[in-house]
Amino acid sequence: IKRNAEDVKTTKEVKFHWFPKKIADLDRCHHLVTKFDPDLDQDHPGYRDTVYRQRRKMIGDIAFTYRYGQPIPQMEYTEDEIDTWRQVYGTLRDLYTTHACKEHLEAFRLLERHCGYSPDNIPQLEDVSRFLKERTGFQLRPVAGLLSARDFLASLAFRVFQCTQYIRHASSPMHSPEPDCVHELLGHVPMLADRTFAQFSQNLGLASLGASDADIEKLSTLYWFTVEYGLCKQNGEVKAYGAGLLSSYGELVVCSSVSWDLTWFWNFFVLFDRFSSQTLTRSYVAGIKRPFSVRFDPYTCSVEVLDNP
Ligand code: HBI
Ligand code: FE
Repeated sequence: IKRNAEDVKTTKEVKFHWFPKKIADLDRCHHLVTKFDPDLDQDHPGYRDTVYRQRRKMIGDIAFTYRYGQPIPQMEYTEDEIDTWRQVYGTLRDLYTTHACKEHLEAFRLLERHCGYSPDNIPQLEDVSRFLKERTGFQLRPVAGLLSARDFLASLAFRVFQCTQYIRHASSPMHSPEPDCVHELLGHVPMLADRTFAQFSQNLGLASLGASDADIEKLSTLYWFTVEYGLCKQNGEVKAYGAGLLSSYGELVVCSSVSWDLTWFWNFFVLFDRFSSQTLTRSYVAGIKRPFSVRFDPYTCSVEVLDNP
């Protein structure tokens, strides 16, 4: 990721990174990490498939030209793409009944009723975005691939989720090395329809604005163990709420087929419930030192920067 020298600003001799102050500034938060993309990653299932790579690039270009406020362009998916979707959808949907947390299950039902979630249809991001906006104020914007952690977290501060629109390679329907629309739509979106989870995500985002690289790293780790791989206990059973688990067959099966020693793996997974996530974020976030604090103004969807005394 290349950043310009002007991206690092100075106040009171303390350096901090440029960060978005209003929701439209997210047009500048588009730095991609290309390490897992099919043009460069030799282990990507689409690495040798030029047709796939061309298609993925075409869909990525939609995201590059997208600007805040525009409707997200409708995608017409091919039969092959819908086939891939159908395979994952069928397999995962069955597993959700026993493995997904209740927040995910509840939202999933609504998405099937109102947003075109079905085995034969890849939902349109614009429809999903409208649904989320009504539920929790979250909205989607299209992104061309894996975003830098800094840009990705910054968008969460504005209740914006950057969402890929292309689908994984047909040869590997149950797994993708990079985020794709299966991961976002089946894993992330249902959780973003939950109020507590939405607040938690925004808190992570607000803590990241202007943070040091080391602190971004810490927040990414927290994100990883909660939003991506989080498990929780509901009615005495271990359920998944992490998107990485909920969008991957292998991992979802493994994560609750073992009888977990919860005290042991407390160290590895953060148990998310209405209480612990808020406490945890607060203590984590308190450890992040910045020469200023930020306050989100929901009326203007912008952040106010307050200089600490
Ligand atoms: N980019 N498109 C996209 N989707 C993600 O889920 C994502 C990302 N970049 C970074 C990221 N997730 C996290 O792993 C953290 O580093 C914030
Ligand atoms: Fe993810």
